[in-house]
Amino acid sequence: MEAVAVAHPNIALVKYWGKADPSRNLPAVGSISITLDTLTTTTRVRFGRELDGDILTLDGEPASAERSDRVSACLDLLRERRPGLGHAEVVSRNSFPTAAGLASSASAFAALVTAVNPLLEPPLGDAELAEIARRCSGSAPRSLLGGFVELALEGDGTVLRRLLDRREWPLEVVIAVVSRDAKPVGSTAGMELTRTTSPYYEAWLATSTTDLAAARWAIAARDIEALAAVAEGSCLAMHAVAMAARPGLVYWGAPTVDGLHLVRELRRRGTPVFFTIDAGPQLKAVCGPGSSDAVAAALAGVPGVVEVVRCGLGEGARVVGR
Ligand code: 2P0
Repeated sequence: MEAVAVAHPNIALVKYWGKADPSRNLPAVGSISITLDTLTTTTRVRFGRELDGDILTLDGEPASAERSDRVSACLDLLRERRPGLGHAEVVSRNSFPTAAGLASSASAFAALVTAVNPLLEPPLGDAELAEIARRCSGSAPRSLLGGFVELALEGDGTVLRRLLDRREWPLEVVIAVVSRDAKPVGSTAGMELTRTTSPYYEAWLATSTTDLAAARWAIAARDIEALAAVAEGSCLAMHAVAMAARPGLVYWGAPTVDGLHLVRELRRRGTPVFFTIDAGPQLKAVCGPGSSDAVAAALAGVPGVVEVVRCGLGEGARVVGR
């Protein structure tokens, strides 16, 4: 009763921020992302009758009560589908800092549900597994697939779709790591604060349908200029609505802002590149195929950037051992 899965983080080009139904973790907006390679979460799950509770080890240490409870809640959703599973020992390792705006919850929960699924009798189908991943973490279902992925709102729930295989448009990503510390306000709390206090929340929701359509079109056309416009717009709108919450959420550091200006300057001079920023200070530069060398060198020179991580587009979550 043991399986190992790997998953990669994803970064959203059209952002998810806000929940329509917190009790079901239903996003208020659809989102479009790219799955990365290089950064990896590897998770081993073992169900054992002798266990009297779930045990989570993260990067070699016993996990905090908060993280352990979140993993148990996710396992409970799977146990509801297949009663009799019992408790689990979960051992997870990230090749990158946890909770610092590198989408660790996305790869964490994608790896977790992917490792558990082959142990279910019978395994869940793709749509049901994606639904469970989404309830565990809204960005996690996007890491189940590789390449360009959309999590669309449909009916009373969400539908996961691959828009393009990673080989069909091999964009490159440079992550300028500004801080390895965990962010002060996590995404879940930040989204709720934004929904309940930001005067711009309705305006933010209204940007989503147009942005999703524009991004779908730009991806189908492999048009990086068009994708740059929509992705930077969605990122800045997400941060604007969060900054207007009370108290305002400012995830950026000074190097984040310097990096943003640098990326725009590089683009003005002809490099196909645009930025995006998630709920943390890291700046992610998305580059056209073969264009990341100059971008990585330039971002490494920004004062306060502690590391530059380079990625291509990655595969979806998968089982790697039984
Ligand atoms: C995104 N983020 O679309 C956006 C942009 C962060 C900034 O999805 O509450 O940590 O678990 O559903 O999965 C963060 O989402 O939030 C996120 P929950 P999660 O990538």
